[in-house]
Amino acid sequence: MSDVLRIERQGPIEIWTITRPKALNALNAAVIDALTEAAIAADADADLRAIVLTGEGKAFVAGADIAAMQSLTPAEAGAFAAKGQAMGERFERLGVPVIAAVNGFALGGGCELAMSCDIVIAGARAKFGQPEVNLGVIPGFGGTQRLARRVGATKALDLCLTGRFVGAEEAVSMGLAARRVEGDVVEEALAIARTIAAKGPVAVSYAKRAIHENADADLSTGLAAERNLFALCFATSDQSEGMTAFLEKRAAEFTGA
Ligand code: DAK
Repeated sequence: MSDVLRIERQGPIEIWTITRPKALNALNAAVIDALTEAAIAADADADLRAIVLTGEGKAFVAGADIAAMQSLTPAEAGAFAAKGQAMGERFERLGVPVIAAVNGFALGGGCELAMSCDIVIAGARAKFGQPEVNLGVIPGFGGTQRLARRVGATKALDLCLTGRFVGAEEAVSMGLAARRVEGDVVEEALAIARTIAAKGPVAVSYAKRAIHENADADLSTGLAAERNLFALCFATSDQSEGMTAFLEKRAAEFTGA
């Protein structure tokens, strides 16, 4: 049991809450290690269908831990960035979707962590930003790359060069967040997780994979990958069950096989 990450289970769904509220859930090595370990365990959990990631208190994650980073040497900074980037890639490669329930500040490494998740839900108090230039550094956990891919270079440059924060509405309008919610952002994320958990698990994981693995591919390469994964769906009993259930006008009972 980690003292910086609380993991709760609701049926096939896990809720991961980062619990460093006094430091606004800043990412230090302990948090990154705990998230990485949780992701490794999740990958081995055949019954898990979705993860909701959030932060305790008024922040999702207010960035990499500035106190921990202050005296890093260039070599140590490189190692820290590698650790954070590996965590982000691990999230993207997870077979189950991760939904970021952004309850408050998602800044720097926190914005980068949210962008490593599959669906970003912004609560009314969400604030996104890449303010690293205020500290004399640049994003180090993939921010310059994932942000530009999500929102385009024009808006990524605006955020990364000025360090300004954007609220939920602007985050949705620029494509950084998928939805904005007025109510409880974790409840909304859980509702989305339950919706996904009722789908064919293999199909969900293939859809996620097709999008992430081919984000930088040219269209014909991406279409070839999609074609292969689509064909592989027909090797599952879930494909047969899903289509049979539709034709029999009943709810499908997916097993993930
Ligand atoms: N790290 C450590 N502590 C933090 C923190 C952070 N990122 N953000 C906040 N805190 C701490 C504050 O120091 C304060 O601690 P105490 O003074 O109570 O001990 C506590 O959380 C509450 O914060 P505030 O008192 O400031 O709360 P306010 O509501 O007034 O302001 C704020 C909230 C989020 C606007 C403000 O705290 C703020 O501006 N925080 C810093 C946000 C920020 O700059 N985030 C980006 C961090 S840099 C790289 C690898 C990674 C990265 C870069 C390079 N390489 C290795 C190449 C990533 C960098 C970042 O993420």
